[in-house]
Amino acid sequence: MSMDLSKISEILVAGKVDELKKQTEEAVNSGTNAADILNQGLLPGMDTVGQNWKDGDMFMPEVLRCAKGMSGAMEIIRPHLSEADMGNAGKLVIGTVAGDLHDIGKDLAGMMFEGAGYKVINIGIDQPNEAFVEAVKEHKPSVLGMSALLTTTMPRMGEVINSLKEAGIRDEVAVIIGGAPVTKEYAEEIGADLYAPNAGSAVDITSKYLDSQK
Ligand code: B1M
Repeated sequence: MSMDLSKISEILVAGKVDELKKQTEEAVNSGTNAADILNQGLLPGMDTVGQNWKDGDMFMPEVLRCAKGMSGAMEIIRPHLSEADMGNAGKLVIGTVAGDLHDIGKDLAGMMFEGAGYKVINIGIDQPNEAFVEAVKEHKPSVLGMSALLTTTMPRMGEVINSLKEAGIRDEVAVIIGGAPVTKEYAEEIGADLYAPNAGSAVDITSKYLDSQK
C-alpha cells in the first residue's frame, strides 16, 4: 500500500520535525517505496523551503527546523534506499576549513544539497587541508564545498585548491566556497569555481554549473 506523499511535503515545509518522522516511518512500514518518499515527498518539500527562503517568505530558524526534519526523515529512509536512489544530482564533499569551528552554515548548505538529491559527505569542522584532498580522492565527488566564517581561516580554502592542483585532481572536481566573510571576488582570486552567498543559492549555482559542464 502506498500513501499520499504530498502530505510528507506539507509536514516538512511546516517544520513539524516529530510528525515528519512519524509519517515517514508510517510510509516505510506501509510498504511505500523509499525512493518515492524521497522524490515525491521530501525533495519537493525541500524545494519549497528553498524557494520560500529565497523569496524571503521563510526565516533562518524555520529553515533550520525544516532541514532538521529532512535529516530525521533521511535517517529513516536511508537504509531502504539503494545507491542508485541517492546522489542522482551529484556527490558533494563538504567541510569547514582548519582552525574554524563554525558549522551551522556549512551543515545548512549540506542539508540543502541533500534535499536537492545530492549524496553529501560532510567531513565536519576544523578539517586540515589534507583531509579535503583525501576526501576528494576517496569519494570522487562532483563538487567540493568549503566553508569559512573567520577572516583568519579563509586562506585555507586557497591552500586546499593548491593542494588539489599538486595532487593532480583539481580538474576532477568543482569547488564551491561560502561563509559570511567570503565573497565572489575572493572565490575568483583563489581559483574556486563557484561562490554562493547562502545555502539555498549554493544548490542552484552548483547544479547550473554542473549542467553547463556536461
Ligand atoms: Co563565531 N564569529 N567565533 N562563533 N560566530 C562570527 C563568524 C563573527 C562574525 C562574530 C563577530 O565578531 N561579529 C566573528 C568572525 C569575525 C571575522 O573573522 N570576520 C566570530 C569570531 C571572532 C569567533 C571566535 C574567534 C570568538 C572567540 O572565541 N573570540 C571563535 C572562533 C572559534 C573558531 O572557529 N576557531 C568563535 C566561536 C563561535 C561559536 C563556537 C561560539 C559559535 C559557532 C557555533 C557553531 O557553528 N556550531 C559562533 C557563532 C554562532 C558565530 C555567529 C554569531 C553566527 C554564525 C552562524 O552560525 N550564522 C557569527 C556572527 C555572524 O555571522 N553574524 C560569528 C548562521 C549561519 C546559517 O550563517 O555560517 O554565515 P553562516 O552561513 C550562511 C552563509 O555564509 C552561507 O550559507 C549559510 C546560510 O545561508 N554558507 C555557505 C556558509 N557556508 C557555506 C558553504 C557553501 C555555500 C554557502 O558552499 C560550500
